[in-house]
Amino acid sequence: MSISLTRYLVEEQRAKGRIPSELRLLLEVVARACKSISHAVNKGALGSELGDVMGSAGSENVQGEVQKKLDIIANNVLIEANEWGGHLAAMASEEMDSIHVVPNRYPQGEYLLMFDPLDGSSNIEVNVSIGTIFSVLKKVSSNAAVTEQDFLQPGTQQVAAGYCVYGPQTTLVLTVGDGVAMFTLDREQGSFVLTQENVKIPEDTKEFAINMSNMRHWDAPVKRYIDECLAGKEGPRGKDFNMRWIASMVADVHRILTRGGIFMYPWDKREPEKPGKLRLMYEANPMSWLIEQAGGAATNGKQRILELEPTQLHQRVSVILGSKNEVERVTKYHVTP
Ligand code: AHM
Ligand code: MG
Repeated sequence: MSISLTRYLVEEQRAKGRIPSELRLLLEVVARACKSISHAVNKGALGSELGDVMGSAGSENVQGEVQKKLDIIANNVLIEANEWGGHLAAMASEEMDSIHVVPNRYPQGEYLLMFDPLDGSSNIEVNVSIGTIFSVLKKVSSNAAVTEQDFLQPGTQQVAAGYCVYGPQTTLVLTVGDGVAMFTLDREQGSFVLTQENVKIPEDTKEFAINMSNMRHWDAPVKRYIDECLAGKEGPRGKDFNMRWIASMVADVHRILTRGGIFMYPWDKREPEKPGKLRLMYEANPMSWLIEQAGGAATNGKQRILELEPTQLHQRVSVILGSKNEVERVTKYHVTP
């Protein structure tokens, strides 16, 4: 018999005592929002009840990136689905400058939800996989008012994290600290069904993911690692490597969780003052926890990503994650060049 996401979460709550009912409710709501986003993504240029979803929204986010209509729609779907349930204190998103506190007309809960509503949005028009990434923290301060400071907790403090990839299938991937589970959306039934449990990433790999067009801007340790991969059988690694780059982190991470690999979006010289392109709080932290829960590793080249002490909601970070032995090798090249 198939196991729905609802049943999986009830079992995590009841039998394993791992998640409180409020967190279960929160995750159900996030999953419902992802179903709506999946529906809008599927409709594409046909448009849905959410309106015309293709093209630019004519605005920029706090990071100066052009927002697509679907970025804004996905953001609104997540906010509207989550603000009235009573389980959240506040939300934060890649697409919003500052935090969204649950309005006074609704009860306030103790959780904080962060998300990248639509990751890989440069792929919207070209019908390539995109996704939603989310991370859940608990408000630890006893202050009545929730502030941005409440969100600035290291990734080790996450109580749930996951993503939903909108590809040929819509798949929700989740951890509550008890391994990684994958759920495929059954469109006829309208529910997410457990399709893989205890996901494990092979420790070794022959596949890397990096945007090679940035090669001339990389730092020496990254260049050395990729040069060695490219040298193949005749080089120091003694084996040929394959390369993939989807330009949707969700899709690249999904491949790595499925068959191993290493993903890198390192610091580079294009904008030296920025530590990287990807954002720590709602991209790198949730993905790093999923990867670690599946037996992989995630660092910024020097430190474990989950242990970084955040100082800003939208701060960026260099990301190296995936198969353990490869991530450790790249990290070693950074620490002892
Ligand atoms: P986004 O959140 O604005 O979509 O940006 C993040 C995306 C990642 O999904 C992906 O790995 C990366 O940006 C691709 O960047 P590039 O186009 O520089 O290769
Ligand atoms: Mg993103």
